[in-house]
Amino acid sequence: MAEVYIALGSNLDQPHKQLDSALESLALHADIDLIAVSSRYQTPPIGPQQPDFINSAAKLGTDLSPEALLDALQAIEHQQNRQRSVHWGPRTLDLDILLYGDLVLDTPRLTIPHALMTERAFVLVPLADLNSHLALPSGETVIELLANCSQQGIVKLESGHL
Ligand code: A4P
Ligand code: MG
Repeated sequence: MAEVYIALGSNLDQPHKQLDSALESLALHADIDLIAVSSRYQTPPIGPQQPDFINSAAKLGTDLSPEALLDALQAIEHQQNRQRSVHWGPRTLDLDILLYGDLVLDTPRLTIPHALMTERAFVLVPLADLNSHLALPSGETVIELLANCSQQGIVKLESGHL
């Protein structure tokens, strides 16, 4: 079973409820084990001007291939009315695959590790909650990456669960 880390983000239509529903869908998915969930953070938007985001991260176990997992995550986004319009724009739900075991993948549909994760505090801080010594395939750990990245104004809201 692959050990997978994903990022969750929302800044539209009751972001906390969006994350609650996404986590419920993940927990109910027959081929996904929801192993752990980070704290939630309120984070200033990176990209065009828009509301602050609520960001979190989760650890999953799955036998789904990376592509099949992306299909499952996109189905959950779709179920929660995710519209794809503005690149980096506001969204009800964004589910990104950060790490899939030690896999390195670069196809038109999937880049793993997630291309921008190493420079985004809104990804690294929740990930550090789950495992600050987690190493990327490059060997760099989350805590090392965080040391090289500013906190970008993110605020911790509540503890994780599971
Ligand atoms: N894709 C490639 N690699 C991956 C991966 N590892 N995981 C492809 C998931 N998807 C991956 O994504 C576009 C395509 O990326 C997918 O179809 C998939 O094949 P998208 O979610 O449809 O649309 P997007 O908004 O254009 O891109 P993306 O990658 O979601 O945007 P980002 O880079 O995640 O930025 N500010 C704060 N504070 N917090 C946020 O969460 N999020 C964004 C979105 C901008 N600013 C933010 C936040
Ligand atoms: Mg995405």
